[in-house]
Formats: sequence, C-alpha cells, structure tokens
Amino acid sequence: MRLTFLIAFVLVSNFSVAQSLDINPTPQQLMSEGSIEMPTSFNIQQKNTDKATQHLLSSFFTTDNTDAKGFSIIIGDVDSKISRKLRRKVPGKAEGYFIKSTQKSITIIGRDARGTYYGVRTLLALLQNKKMPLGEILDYPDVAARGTVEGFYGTPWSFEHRIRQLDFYGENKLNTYIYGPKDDPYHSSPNWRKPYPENEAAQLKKLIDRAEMNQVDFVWAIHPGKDIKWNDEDRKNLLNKFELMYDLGVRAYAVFFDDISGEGTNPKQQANLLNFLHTDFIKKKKDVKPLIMCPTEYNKGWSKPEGGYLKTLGKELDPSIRIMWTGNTVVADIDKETMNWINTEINRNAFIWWNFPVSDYVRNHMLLGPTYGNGKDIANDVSGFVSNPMEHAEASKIAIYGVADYSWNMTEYQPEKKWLEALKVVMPKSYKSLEVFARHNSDLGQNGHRYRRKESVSFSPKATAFLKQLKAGENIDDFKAVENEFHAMVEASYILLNSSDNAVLLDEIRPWVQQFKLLGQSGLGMLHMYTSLQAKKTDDFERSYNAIIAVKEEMYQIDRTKNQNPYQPGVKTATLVATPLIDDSFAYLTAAYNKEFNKNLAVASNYNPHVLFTNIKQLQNQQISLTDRTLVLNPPLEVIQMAANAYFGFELDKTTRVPNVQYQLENTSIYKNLELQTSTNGTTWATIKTEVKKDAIHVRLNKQVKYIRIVNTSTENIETKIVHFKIEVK
Ligand code: 14T
Repeated sequence: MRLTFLIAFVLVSNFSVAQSLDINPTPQQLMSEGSIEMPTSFNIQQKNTDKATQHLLSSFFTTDNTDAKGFSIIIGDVDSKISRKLRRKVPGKAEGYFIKSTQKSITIIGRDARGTYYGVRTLLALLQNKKMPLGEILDYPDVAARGTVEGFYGTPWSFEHRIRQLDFYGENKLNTYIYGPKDDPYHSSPNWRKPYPENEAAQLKKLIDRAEMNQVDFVWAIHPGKDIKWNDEDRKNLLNKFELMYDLGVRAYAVFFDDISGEGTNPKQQANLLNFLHTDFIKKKKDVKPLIMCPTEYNKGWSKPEGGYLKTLGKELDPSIRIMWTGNTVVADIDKETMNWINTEINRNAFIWWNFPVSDYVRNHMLLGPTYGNGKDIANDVSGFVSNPMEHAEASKIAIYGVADYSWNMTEYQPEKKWLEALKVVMPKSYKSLEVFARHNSDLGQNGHRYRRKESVSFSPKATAFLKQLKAGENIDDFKAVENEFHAMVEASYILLNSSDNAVLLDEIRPWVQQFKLLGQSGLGMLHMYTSLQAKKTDDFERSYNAIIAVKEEMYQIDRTKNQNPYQPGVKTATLVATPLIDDSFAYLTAAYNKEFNKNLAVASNYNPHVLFTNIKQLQNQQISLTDRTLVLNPPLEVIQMAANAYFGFELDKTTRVPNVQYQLENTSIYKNLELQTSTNGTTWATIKTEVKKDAIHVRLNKQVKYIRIVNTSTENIETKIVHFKIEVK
C-alpha cells in the first residue's frame, strides 16, 4: 500500500495537481495518471437513491454546470447498475469507495451508501483543482466509528454550533456525533424519563436531519445511573424514551454510566438492562445501530480489578454492544498497551473516548494545538474513536480535523501537516495569524489530570537561551528572534481581531487574542527595558517599566471580567513559554536596575506565593488562584475520597490575617464529620466553630494563620465534591 502511494506520488509530482490535492482525510490509495483540462459541464448519473448523496451533488452541480452532453460522472453503490469490472475494484471495507477517472468519464462506486457519499466528497475536492486529475482512488476508513462525543461539563454547544459541526463532520468523513451534554436535564437526572418539551424536541429533530444529510450517526445518549431503579418500571421508562427519540429520527443510542455512585454502578444490572434494550429495541427495529455504553469504570486508573466490574461487563454484555474507554487515566493518549489491557478485560475492542481537546478542567485555557500522541498501530484494536471537545465548538474543529484524518488513515497520519491544514480550513484568509496564536495556545497549564501539551515549540529554545544569557550578563544571541516573535504576536492579534473570515471562531477566541496582544506588547516593553538598561538610559527604562505595569493591569482586567466561571475563571495565554519568559525577564531587569541605580521599583507580579496544603493524592495537582486578596481552590469535577484524617486547605507564605473563610461541599450531611482548623506552625491546630447557611459555611475568622484546612475528623471515609473553598487574605 505504501509502495503504490509512493509510486503514485512520483507520477503525480510530474503534474501541477500534486500539492493542491488537499483531501481530508488522506485517501488510502491514490494512483494518478496525469490530468486533463477541467471540464466546464457535467452529466451526472446517480444510480443509487441516497438522499445525502443527492443533496451533496446538488450543492455543486446546478443547471449552470450540467448538461446531457457534459463530462460523464457515474455514481452508485456496488449493487447499482454499473460496470461489473469496476465494481470488483471497490474495497471490501464498510464505507469504502472506488473512483476511476479517465479522459471520458469519472465513475464513483461505494461499498455502501455512505461509501458512495464519501466518494462524492472526494470528487468535490478533486474538482477544486485547476486540472482534473486522472487515475484511481481506493479508499476506506481504518476505524469504524469516528467523530466526537459532546460529553463535557459547562455550557453545551448551541444549536447553530451543532449544525456547523455536523456539516464539518460530513466534509471530513466523520460518521459519529454522540449527543451527551452533561447539562441537558432530559439526557440525565432528573428528567431522563420524561419526553423533551416541544421546542427542544423540534430542535433535536433538525439536528438529527442535518446529521443524516451529512451521513453522520446522531447517537443519542442517556445518563440514567444517578437515580435508576433496577426494576421493570424503569426498564419501561427507558424503552419509552428510546421510542420517543426513535420517532424524532434517532437511529443510534448510547447509555452512559459515568460519574455515578451507589446502586447504579452494579455491572450485572447494567449489563442486564443493556441486553434488554438490545433484544427488545435494537434487534426489533432492524434499522438501529449497535448500542454504545460508557462504563462507570471508564479508565484504568479508576478500575478495581478485584471487584470484577469490567470483566463482568465483558462477559455479560451482548458482543455487539460497544464499551467506551478513556485510557489509562481520565485524560490520556491511547497506545497499544492501553488497548491490549482493556480489550482483554472486556472481551471486545474498546470504543475510545479521547478526552482532548476538552477543557472543562482548565477553562481559562484555549487548546488549539495539533492532534497528536495516540499510537498509529491501534486501528485494529478499536471499535470507535471519538474526541470529547471544548465547549468552544468552532475552536475545537482544529483538533477534530486531525481526529478525522487519524481515525481514517492512521499509519499515514502527520500531526503538524494536518494542524496547518486545519488552520487554513477554519480561517482561509487569516490562517497565518491564527498559526502564530495557536502555536502559543496549546498547553493546559498545571491541572488535576496531569495532561500536558507541547507549546511554543520553535520559540522555546530561544526563550531559554535568552533568559540564561540575560542572567549571566552575556550577549543575547537570539535578541532579534525574540523581538520578532513578540512583534508577530502583536501583529497576528491585530489581524485576527479585525478579520472577517470566521466570525464564529473569533467570537470564541476574542478574549484570549486580546490577552495575547497585550502579552506581546509587554514582551516588546521588556526588551526595551533591556536595551535601556544596557545604554544606561534611566528615563527610557522607567517609561517602559511603567508601560508594562499598565499593560499588566489591562491583562488583569480581562482575567477578572471575561470567561468568569466558578472553576477556572479568566483568560490565560501562552502560559508554558512566552509568559514565564516575560515575567522572569521583567523581574530580573527591574531588580538589576534597582541595584545599579539605587532605585526601588516594585518587582510587581500577580505571582501567588501561597500553596495548596493537602494529603489527598487526588488533589495534589489542583490549581489554586489568588485574585483581589481572595485565595481560591479551583474545585475539581470529580468526587473526592477523604479517608479518616484526610485534609485539604492552604499554606500561606507567611502568617497572615484571614478575615473570612467560605466553603461548600456537596451533600451537607457530611459537614458533621469535618472540622475547619487553623495553625501558625503546622503542628498545633485550633478548631474553628462553623455554622451552615444555605448549604454553605461562612466564617468570620479574623485570625492570624499560616495554615488553614478542612479535616475529616471522623473514622469514616467521606465521598464528596468540593463546590467552592476560598479564604480572604490580608
Ligand atoms: F465518561 C467519560 F468517559 C468521561 O470522560 N467523563 C467526563 C467527561 O465528561 C469530562 O469532560 C472529562 C474531562 O473533564 O472527564 C470526565 O469527567 C470527569 C472527570 C473526573 F475526573 C468526571 C468526574 C471525574 F471525577
């Protein structure tokens, strides 16, 4: 296969069509035999009856460019009336297709309706060339189910965004959209048993129709585990809801058992229920896809092999039912070992739920980097591969574009190449500016899941050398390059903020671009502080110093007012390389200036000197943030296990007056097992009296403390979610 690809490339490269063949995803086999002038008129003969294909054809072929005497394009499935000789060439894989283009005609034959549709998608890409390429394409997907799962916490995607997504999936041969927004009450408790209200139902129907037009399976997911009773009544409730969704046009279903505790987690009961749905619904309907389920133990880190949860599912569940898996941890990249382990447990190929570019646990970051990190050798070990995206739908397309190619043609997948292509697709005119912005906005910063992405890759060595030489008092070799990068940051931001080629995307990223522009400006100011100090021009130095303080103030304002959510409020940009470079250099230069000229400029920064104080492993990487004298523990999404004597709180940099303390934990009945304690040395502790008001605890403390914590003083294990925990520091 590789060889034919190579040969094809050599052949093709004689003609100018080679580089313009931007087909996403990359076809499996492409044999080119030159090209002809692009015909101006076509004669379309569709031999199958697929509505999506018809619709797609009519989007390009109109009365203006079709004619009975035009260039013949013959389209159909393997069982259509088409040359038997050509039909034999169609790949044997589901959704595959074959295209032959000659001087006289083009024939597209799909293995099935979807294959034909994908063939037409490829045809439309070919027709974008100046010349019409001749030759053959044999193409098919490596992974059966490819797409996204809208499964994040936070604001669900809007109707308009979902429509845009579904169109994008069609364009990129993605066939799966799993609808499971955590905040849809009719998907989960309390309302999963009830029908959607009329308006919501009408909107869903439109989405389902749009999915069909894009050959996308709209997989409707239900999340009943929080309050399900394992009895006949709830079985009927589920069946009833499935029927209602069927009437709206749903032909694929999922049942999620994630993020629950108690009765709902029983694997035997879960398997019974799913098998029941399989025999009493899926099999009876005949036109419904196999069920997909998300298990309670959906990653290796949380699995308890002793309990036999996964093995039970593997044994009991009908073999056609897909089981989802996020990998070795909640947020993880997937490799061969990951697959070997889970597939043995569950007796089938797992359906991968890849938690990227989801940002619901780092909401102040924008994740715009390439799709990379998953093994290229797992195509035959997965039954599906879906990405859980950001609540920023349009910005997520950058990563999703890569997922489309990776899951279609894994061995050929090239992360950087596809990333550049994606930027061009989402911003056809301003893509170069988007690239500058995106290459500095891809890492997540420190986070509870310890998932990180590379960022500022080519700039990073220059930044490191800059700091090293600055601090060693050496000549800075890369001064020009660093200056150039800061200029590029400012210029790209201006271009983006005033671009018109994707207003929807700009709406999502605007606060981050504003922040990025200011960061670039502060970088330029910092460089001017350096040259002024070198030239001993104190006025110039102080002017730049003051300008940076002002720019920082503006950044601080954005951080305080935009993207305010209770988890990770604010707007962070370029946090891995560019921001630390500027902050460190600024502090160093100010100190050096103070020393040389006997001045006392503040080495200002919004640096947080306090640290998290906990013995709970799950919390150890959790972010804390200091804003306006309020120190906040950014609450994780997950349930926290607090064993006896487990605690969490803060260690302040020095003993400080704390006027107020506020916290709220899910389920107020556990407050009686917890104590609020303070200390000045970390060994002797004072217990503070607390009172519950509206599920929360507010304490007027007004005490000097260095340590403050919430401790489980009972002998029992406590399961809880932190709603908020904050203290005021003077
Ligand atoms: F069900 C899953 F496979 C899954 O990954 N669930 C959620 C997902 O919706 C969320 O977007 C993602 C990233 O935060 O991780 C899972 O959410 C969590 C993660 C936790 F660590 C839910 C509870 C947790 F304890």
